Amino acid sequence: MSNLKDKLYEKIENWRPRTQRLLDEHGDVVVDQVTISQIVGGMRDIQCLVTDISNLDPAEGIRYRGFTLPEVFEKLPKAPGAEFPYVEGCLYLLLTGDLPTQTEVQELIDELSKRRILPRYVYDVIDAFPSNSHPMAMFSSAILTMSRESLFAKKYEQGMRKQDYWNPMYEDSLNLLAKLPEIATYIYAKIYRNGKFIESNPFLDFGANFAFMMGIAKPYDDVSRMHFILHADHESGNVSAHTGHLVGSSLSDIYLCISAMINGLAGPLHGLANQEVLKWLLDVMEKMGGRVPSEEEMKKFVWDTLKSGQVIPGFGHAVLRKTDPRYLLQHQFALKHIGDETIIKYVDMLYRIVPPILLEQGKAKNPWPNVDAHSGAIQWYYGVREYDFYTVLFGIGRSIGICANIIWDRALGYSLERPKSITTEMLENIAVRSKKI
Ligand code: CMX
Repeated sequence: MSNLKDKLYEKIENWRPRTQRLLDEHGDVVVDQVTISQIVGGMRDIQCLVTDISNLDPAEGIRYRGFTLPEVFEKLPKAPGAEFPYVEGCLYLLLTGDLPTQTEVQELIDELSKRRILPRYVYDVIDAFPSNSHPMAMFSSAILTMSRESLFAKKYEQGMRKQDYWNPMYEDSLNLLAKLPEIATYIYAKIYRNGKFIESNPFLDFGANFAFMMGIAKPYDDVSRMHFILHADHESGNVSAHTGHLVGSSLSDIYLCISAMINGLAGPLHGLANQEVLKWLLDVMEKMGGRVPSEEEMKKFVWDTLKSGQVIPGFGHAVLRKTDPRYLLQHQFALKHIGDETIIKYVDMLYRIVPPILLEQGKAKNPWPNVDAHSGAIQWYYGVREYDFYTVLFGIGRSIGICANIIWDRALGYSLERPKSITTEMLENIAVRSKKI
């Protein structure tokens, strides 16, 4: 076993009694109540999922294993001269809850590097897609085809004890995560670079290798590390994480889970918003002939979008009630390195003018920007101009947290997910009865 797997095994063995005790001794304790508006309105705020990988506070933002994102950036090991930590360190933290040493991260870098080679048929599947397909459909399908490689599925078929489920799930997860940059850059090369694919460099870490395969010079290695770490997890109730967890609860293998979660991420109210933001910005830029609009002009574009019945992409959130720290960290980076760029000035201006407009409109519960309001502008500046590809980048990062969640789901024996549905008539009857009381 690798050091990481040994450590994970120890953590799992220590954690299992906690979960078991909760079930045995406190299983009937009431945690939450549910209203009709929550049932009809997308189950907002109902506390009915459990994860220890990350937690989202509406005012503070996300914590990974108890650490805020600035703490994660500060405390995880970095490559010499790098501004952001190794992505592998983030995986280690999310899996174990511990901050890895430089040596432990290096072991994981080596381990993942050995698992990068893609089966030939994955390239063939991507090649078979019509060239105008969305990269997220290709990404999801490429992952799905690898289900045949699943060790978990093989072991399950042979007969495996429930407490051992996490072990092949861990192996499958590492095998898959190692391959995601390969899959994504192959898709990128096929759609946007006439098939000119750059082979992986086995001596580079996850972020640096991704930048290498994208053919983009420094500091894109660091930009990639920042991007993947920021997008890694957002507790387990969002559409992508919840989909991964739900599919995994039927003991589907990790390839089926991650492919499914990618499909959830591909919606415009979730991960696709990063693409929508750039589309919106470029549209304004074209109308302005490339110059930065005045605040009055920009306000008009925002109101026009709202009046046409569309949302302002990159603003609002189902849980957050403040500016997303993932936005702020990207904004800090952008102001430090590329603050004079027109596209960053656009993003900056939107931060000033959109929240008061959304407040004036009076619909959005959270008028502040989320992670997607910024990520695309940084990618665009560093040379990834094909905004259709941005959600794939989100998907690579998000897979890290979802794999960590699913490994722990299996380790703690979480059940098949199966909430109960009721009919509209039943709800009406409940409503009437509650009024009589
Ligand atoms: N622009 C315009 N209207 C918005 C809005 C925005 N950015 N955000 C919310 N609203 C509207 C909603 O559409 C809703 O309108 P209706 O009552 O007409 O349906 C109303 O305000 C209330 O919505 P809410 O409770 O504040 O928000 P939800 O929890 O329902 O939805 C989200 C959250 C993110 C889908 C929504 O804010 C939105 O559509 N934002 C724009 C898309 C976006 O940036 N998504 C990415 C989120 C981060 C991520 O997952 O990657």
